[in-house]
Amino acid sequence: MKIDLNQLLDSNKNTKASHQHSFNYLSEQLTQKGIDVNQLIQKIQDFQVAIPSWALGAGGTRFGRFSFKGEPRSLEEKIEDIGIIHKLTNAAGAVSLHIPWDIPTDYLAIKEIAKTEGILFDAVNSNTFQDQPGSKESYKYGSLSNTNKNSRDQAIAHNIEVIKIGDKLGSKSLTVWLADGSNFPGQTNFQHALQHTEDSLKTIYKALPEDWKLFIEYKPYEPNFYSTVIQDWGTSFMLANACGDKAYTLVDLGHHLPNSNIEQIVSTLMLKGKLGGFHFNDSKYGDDDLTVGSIKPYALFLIFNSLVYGMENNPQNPYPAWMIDASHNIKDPLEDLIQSLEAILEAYAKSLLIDQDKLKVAQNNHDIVQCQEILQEAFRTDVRPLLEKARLNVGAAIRPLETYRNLNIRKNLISERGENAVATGL
Ligand code: PSV
Ligand code: MN
Repeated sequence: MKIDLNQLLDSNKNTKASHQHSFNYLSEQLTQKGIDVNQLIQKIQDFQVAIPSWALGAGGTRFGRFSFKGEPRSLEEKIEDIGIIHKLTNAAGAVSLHIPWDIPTDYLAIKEIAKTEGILFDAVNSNTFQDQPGSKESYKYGSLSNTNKNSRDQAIAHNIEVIKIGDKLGSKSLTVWLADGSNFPGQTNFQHALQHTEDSLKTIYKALPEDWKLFIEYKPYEPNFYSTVIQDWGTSFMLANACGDKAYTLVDLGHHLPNSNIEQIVSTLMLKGKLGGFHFNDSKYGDDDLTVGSIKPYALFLIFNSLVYGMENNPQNPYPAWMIDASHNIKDPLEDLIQSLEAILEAYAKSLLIDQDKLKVAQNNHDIVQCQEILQEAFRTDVRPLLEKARLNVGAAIRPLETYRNLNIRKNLISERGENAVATGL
């Protein structure tokens, strides 16, 4: 399904007046504070978040899966769905593939579709947490950390294969997330598991093309509940350092124990030039895969404050690869992704409003009350008119969710693909 540009423009016509009214008011207020509004809008316009190929259909839990109807039946259709989101939001200009869930069959055709939709290929993700039909070795007891050399070798070979697939598409990074760990005390030797993982990662690292990066993701628990080999940012950071300059830590917001100070983790990694990738989602308890900003928008804002500070002050850190990592159980996946993008951009825009010079003075004066005021002044600003303006400037929808619904996109997808179409992925 393609969005007709005229339909988009029509839908914008209805909201333009109310947008203009609120934008003028906000713009005047910000200008009075000495903020360059055009520069702000340009930054919002440039911010692009990759959409994972596994998030376009209904996800599930171990208790069940409820289909969403009209789900994309192929990689081509997944990219078309991302194209729809990108046309509406101008913020989803990339796709992140999970292999083997989404191996292209016709590379030229896939690249062509992506090009037409304005979609780039971001990091490719390997999968050594599931056994694939016909594979010789099992990952039941781990992959890169397995005591069985054959399993480790198979997992290494898979990662190298993923790099080759990504290379053909124009990707420039590989994300490795390992489910490896143990469920019971005494089940594994922690030192051996870590050493095997380090050695395996080094072998994969050697296979990286010159201009590629390796992102090492961490997660404290799940699917293993007693121990996870790469359980925290420190372990990931250590492994990235052991691999070399092209290896980085990847922070996934859902991969922390409750109340972890993620903004501090971000700051430390960026100071050391090692924050490579970033997965957005929200959670109440753990890796809940909830819509970004739906539970803890203030925490997201504080994390963005650290990210923006790092992007402005840490040239030693590369520009992070942004991705939404979520699986949608009960919402229309496209609506959920649109809501997530909005929350990400809101938090980003708000953090750009923080008066960093004033904050520095207040910090040096130990004026804690003032520090909080400065942060919350930015957080309390309704920045949505800025996001709307950024979209209007490039011909996207002023209000993407409203337009998605007005254009009956899900209904059209269902009539095109059928009620029972099921996407691959989680
Ligand atoms: C694991 O929970 C994770 O965050 C990793 O990024 C995976 O690749 C992704 O989710 C999908 O399983
Ligand atoms: Mn992730």
